[in-house]
Amino acid sequence: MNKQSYDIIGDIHGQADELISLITLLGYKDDGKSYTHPERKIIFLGDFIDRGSKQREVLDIVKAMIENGSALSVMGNHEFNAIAYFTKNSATGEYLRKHSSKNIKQHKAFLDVYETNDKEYACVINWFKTLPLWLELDGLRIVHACWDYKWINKILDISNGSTYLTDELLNKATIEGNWEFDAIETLLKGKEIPLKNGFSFKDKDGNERHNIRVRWWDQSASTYQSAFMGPESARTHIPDDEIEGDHLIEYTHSEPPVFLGHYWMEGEPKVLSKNIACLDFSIAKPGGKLVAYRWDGETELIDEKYVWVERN
Ligand SMILES: [Mn+2]
Repeated sequence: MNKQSYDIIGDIHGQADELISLITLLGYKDDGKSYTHPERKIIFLGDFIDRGSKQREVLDIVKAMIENGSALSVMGNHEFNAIAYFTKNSATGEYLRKHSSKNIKQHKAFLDVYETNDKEYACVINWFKTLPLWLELDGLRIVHACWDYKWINKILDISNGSTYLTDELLNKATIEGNWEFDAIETLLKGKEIPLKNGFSFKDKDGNERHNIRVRWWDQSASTYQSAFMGPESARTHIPDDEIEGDHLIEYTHSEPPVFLGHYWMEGEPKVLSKNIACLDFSIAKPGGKLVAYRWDGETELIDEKYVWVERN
């Protein structure tokens, strides 16, 4: 039997109009309950929420597609943060993610829609918990930010093979210093390394950062600047010194293709390597794109299979 074909879609961040345009362009039709395709399925990379103006509309489309078997999805860091923001530590009574002004600001578009209705809010948070942390399918792998065996295997070890965020994992993953914290950070937010000598730079939201996300698959990147993963406009602010320590995760060309979101790429969508592709092209920003990759079982990914719509 042939492998199932999938259309894999990157971070959406509340941009429902572009989501509808993209899935329509890919040939999915609204049957009154959900969008479906006679042969294909969608895989979402997570980060449905925050930033954009159509939070509920995006979730309604995605939930309906997953419920009727037309789509799969992994959890993004924004869904993880939403769960932690909503949930209190049972021992201390404190929220697992602080209700600080920075966190409220980042989460505002979502809170504006859901915080006013307790029942609906609890319901959507419970739905986020049904999203696996990664997917290993026949011939492809899906994770929001970084496929790191070390953490994947460690989570599988403690969870009897489950790929879901249990309450125990959630609690431990919100406390810095626990290995669970580093595991979720890496899988959902990407591998980060500290800059030397306390150096920092300002990210897209104006927050000061002492760590950079790195091109964890790129053997040729040996300096902080060349290994930096993020908007090109920020790269010039990163020092060009040799990296101290290791920033690489072994992901050889013989392994199945892995699809990522998360990284706010810019410009024309292109594969990162023969078997690694990022599909987040900053739809939350003016000038951004919502991007899909049409996968038909190939082991080598090619630029021609990207499909996208521009932000309205
Ligand atoms: Mn993300």
